[in-house]
Amino acid sequence: MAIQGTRVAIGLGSNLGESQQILRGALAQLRAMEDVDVELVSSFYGTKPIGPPQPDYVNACAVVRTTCSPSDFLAGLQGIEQDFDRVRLERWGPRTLDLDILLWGDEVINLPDLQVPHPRMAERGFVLVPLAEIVPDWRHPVLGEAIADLLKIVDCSGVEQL
Ligand code: A4P
Ligand code: MG
Repeated sequence: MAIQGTRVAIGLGSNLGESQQILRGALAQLRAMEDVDVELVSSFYGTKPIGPPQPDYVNACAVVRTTCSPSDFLAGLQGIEQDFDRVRLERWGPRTLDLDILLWGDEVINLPDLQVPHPRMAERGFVLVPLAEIVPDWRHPVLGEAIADLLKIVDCSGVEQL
């Protein structure tokens, strides 16, 4: 009871190891976080990689409520990533687990280590398809458009529900 706080959208991705199991494990850890309530979880999607040639991803999105500060919440997500022995050799390269903060209520956050809304989310089918499944009406606070409307103008080929 009692957690209310801010509504936060998270993107989950994996393209190394048993990706579906890794995402399920990450969601279990999110549920176990103090000060976090997991409200909604999308389906899992198989997605073609954006960036250098690498294996296909499994992507999903979740919406939580949290009373944490953005920086503490980011640190919590990074702790979960590390628990899954994330190997990251290059930017945009393959990883066992990537957890991104996509939206933080209606706030715009520009800290050295945290930009929200996630700067590339509006161009990415692998983010918008799962996010529109769970929160189609959430408005992007910078673009002023609902997720469902952003989805209409993005290339969603290569994003398949699993
Ligand atoms: N950081 C800044 N803002 C945020 C935020 N909103 N959420 C900082 C999380 N972290 C944020 O991230 C590097 C630093 O970004 C962190 O230390 C944090 O302080 P990272 O996750 O270590 O590095 P990265 O993920 O390799 O870089 P980046 O820029 O986050 O990559 P993207 O944009 O997340 O792209 N293709 C498919 N199909 N599916 C995918 O999931 N993912 C990527 C990664 C590329 N291609 C993909 C997918
Ligand atoms: Mg990332």
